[in-house]
Amino acid sequence: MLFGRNKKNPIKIADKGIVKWNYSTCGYCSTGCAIEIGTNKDGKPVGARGVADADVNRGKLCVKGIFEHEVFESTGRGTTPLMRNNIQDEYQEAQWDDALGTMASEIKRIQDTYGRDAFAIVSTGQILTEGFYTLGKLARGVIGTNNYDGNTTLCMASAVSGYKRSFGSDGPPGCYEDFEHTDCLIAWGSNLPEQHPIIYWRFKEAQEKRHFPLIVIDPRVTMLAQNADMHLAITPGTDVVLMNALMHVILDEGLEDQDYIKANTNGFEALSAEVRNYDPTTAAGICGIDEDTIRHVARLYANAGVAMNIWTMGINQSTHGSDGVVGINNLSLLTGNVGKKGGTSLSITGQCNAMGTREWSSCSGLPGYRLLENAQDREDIGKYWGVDPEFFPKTRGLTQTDIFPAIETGKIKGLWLVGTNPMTSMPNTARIRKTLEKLELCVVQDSYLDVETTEYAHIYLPTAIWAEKEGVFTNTERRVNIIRKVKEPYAQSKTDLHIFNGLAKQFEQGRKMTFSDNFDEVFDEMRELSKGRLVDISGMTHDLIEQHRGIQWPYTEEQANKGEAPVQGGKRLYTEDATFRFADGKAKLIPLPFIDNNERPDPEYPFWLNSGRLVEHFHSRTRTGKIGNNNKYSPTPFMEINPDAAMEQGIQHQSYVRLVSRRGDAVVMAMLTHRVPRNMVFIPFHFFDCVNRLTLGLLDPYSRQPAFKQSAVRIESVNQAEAAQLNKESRAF
Ligand SMILES: Nc1nc2c(c(=O)[nH]1)N[C@H]1C(S)=C(S)[C@@H](COP(=O)(O)OP(=O)(O)OC[C@H]3O[C@@H](n4cnc5c(=O)[nH]c(N)nc54)[C@H](O)[C@@H]3O)O[C@H]1N2
Ligand SMILES: Nc1nc2c(c(=O)[nH]1)N[C@H]1C(S)=C(S)[C@@H](COP(=O)(O)OP(=O)(O)OC[C@H]3O[C@@H](n4cnc5c(=O)[nH]c(N)nc54)[C@H](O)[C@@H]3O)O[C@H]1N2
Ligand code: SF4
Ligand SMILES: [Mo]
Repeated sequence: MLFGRNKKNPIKIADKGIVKWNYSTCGYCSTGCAIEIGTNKDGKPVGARGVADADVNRGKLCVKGIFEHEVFESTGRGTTPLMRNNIQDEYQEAQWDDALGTMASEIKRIQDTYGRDAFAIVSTGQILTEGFYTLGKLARGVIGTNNYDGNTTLCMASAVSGYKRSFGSDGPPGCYEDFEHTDCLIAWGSNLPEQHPIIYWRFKEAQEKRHFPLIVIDPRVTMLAQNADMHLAITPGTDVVLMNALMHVILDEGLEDQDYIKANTNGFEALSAEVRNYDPTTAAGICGIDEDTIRHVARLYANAGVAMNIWTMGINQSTHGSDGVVGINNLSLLTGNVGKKGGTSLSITGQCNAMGTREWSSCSGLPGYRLLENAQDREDIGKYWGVDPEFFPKTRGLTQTDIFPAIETGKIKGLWLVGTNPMTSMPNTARIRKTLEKLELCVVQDSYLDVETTEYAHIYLPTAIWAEKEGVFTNTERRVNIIRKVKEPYAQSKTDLHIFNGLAKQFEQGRKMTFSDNFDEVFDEMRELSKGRLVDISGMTHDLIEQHRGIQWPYTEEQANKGEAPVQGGKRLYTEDATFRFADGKAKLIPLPFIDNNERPDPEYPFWLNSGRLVEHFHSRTRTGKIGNNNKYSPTPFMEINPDAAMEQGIQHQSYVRLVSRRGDAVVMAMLTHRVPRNMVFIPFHFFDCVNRLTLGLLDPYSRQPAFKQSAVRIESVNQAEAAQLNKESRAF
């Protein structure tokens, strides 16, 4: 029966009157999709589409990129600088010069009174690299505080630390093209289809052509796990035990690559002695994966021609985050899977420019992966910037997660937050709130005024967002891509770069140095400083980057002069013998004893609290919460709970409950789903006053990254009408 079929209206795509498509790079996740923003005859951004000839996304975008042109005019944007003396007072509008003047004099007052390091800066992974480089110059060369870090401590710090411990330097060695060559993929705590949808698409296309096995290790049945050949629902926080057991089997059965190990690594003896303690039977009792599965996966992985590991927050956000990364690197090194086509150890990055900040912001050192601890690096940068090298500290200062406790205990008195919203994103937000209230000076620099943290600031600086400015981002596969400006900054807002330069000029030292508003000039400085470094971008120019739809580093001046195509540049690192960044060129195999220090469920708090993300939302929803098509998918704070557990607790689907931890409580809607096991609830962290009221966030000893994924909670009932009202208020933007 075909009734009605002929009467159906054909789908009509509304004509938005787009007259020009403007090249850019998506400003949400680290996939780094090339995007074109469509503007109408009045120059207004009205549409977005993927760039067809860009290697990363090949014309595709996910549900965030496709509506990204709406961010420019979304509600809550900051229009003008604001100031107040006390956080109890109303804000007053201010001129830019006054706001920056007051900020500078307050920084000077705090530093004169309490010492240079009493003023701290916490930045982000979401501004342009030229901005990062300039902020680093200002923080290290002018203001001179050593308590300068990025929100990447909540995100990529464990990956950075693990790469440094194993390979002697940060820098993910693989690329997306590796999916097209690999014979086996293990994904650790990474949910690609929701968090990196276009990387997932690249993987899926490769897998459909060649059918290699995908093994997903995640306590939750994520969308990636649903599409896996094997899903290992690991006991939270015990990945290192599973890694040790996999290595135990590999060595026991002689499946390692001895030639590679001898030629390229140190530390084999100590590692093999440690993994002897992790036979599959013992390990199964700790990590919850049965011994046959452990043996099977070890053989599958080690016998594959080439094999790759990827991971994201399930590994990094753990008290064993850095060890987890080293464990993955150990597995890759033992089997000779580094620097090969399809054989790699690839950390999937988080924010759009989390890599840019690692490379150029000087947060944990000096630009171009230089170290404060290295005298030559201090000398070189001091000379280049016109700063006495003795002005630089000789060791790294506090990380973001140590800066907040230092405010609590009165060591730090002033804080500048650039593009980060700790009132939603830090663990134990009740403590963060009290901490912020102690500050003599708090400055929030954000594109939106309605970020929760602005309530605790004395000065608010509105910034231009995304393609209201020009510059570059670096994505997960070290690809530098460009954002072109499509419109002027909103209202009175200014670009981050302009703000950093303006503040620099308020200081005598800043007036002596070069601070440029021209993004080409800033990029030229970075190119110059990158020469001969691992992160060599000296062959790139802004135009060449656009022409090639992004270029992977390293791409050197020499290669450019020889006319070598940029694609030859930096697909992979550590491809030759002896290329690791330790003095002898060898990588380190590092033993990883396991100590279980997580807060675990007990009779009083019987559920694991796991947290993470949804495809339609980005972080604290300052953007996606205002974009109708994104927010409508999930406007309500909710938790996933297993239906059997819900039945035991008498919880109905879509009813409200109160979760209680040792830190605080939060009201959420219950969503019954088999995605989580009986002893776990999962909450997306996008909502204000929600999961981070509950989290403990124990710190990794190396990276200082918080264990956002492991806390314990109990469930209590709540008055449904009151909860619905509360919920309505929290949804409203
Ligand atoms: N849509 C969307 N995409 C994003 C973002 C966003 O906010 N929204 N944010 C971006 C950023 S900054 C980041 S860092 C990435 C994060 O990307 P992902 O890390 O992929 O996302 P998460 O949901 O935080 O966590 C991934 C998984 O870790 C699992 N996990 C929890 N505990 C453990 C454990 O002990 N072991 C293992 N193996 N797994 C565990 C969780 O169950 C979860 O499924 O996403 C980026 N992309
Ligand atoms: N429970 C739990 N908590 C978590 C996580 C988790 O998995 N679970 N994940 C952690 C991770 S991986 C991350 S990365 C953090 C993210 O945490 P945050 O960095 O605090 O989150 P965002 O909401 O992305 O904050 C970025 C801010 O930058 C602003 N912004 C956007 N563009 C610009 C710009 O061009 N210039 C300026 N100046 N501002 C801009 C946005 O409006 C927003 O307020 O959260 C962490 N918190
Ligand atoms: S996958 Fe990431 S980079 Fe690509 S469109 Fe989506 S949010 Fe943007
Ligand atoms: Mo992140």
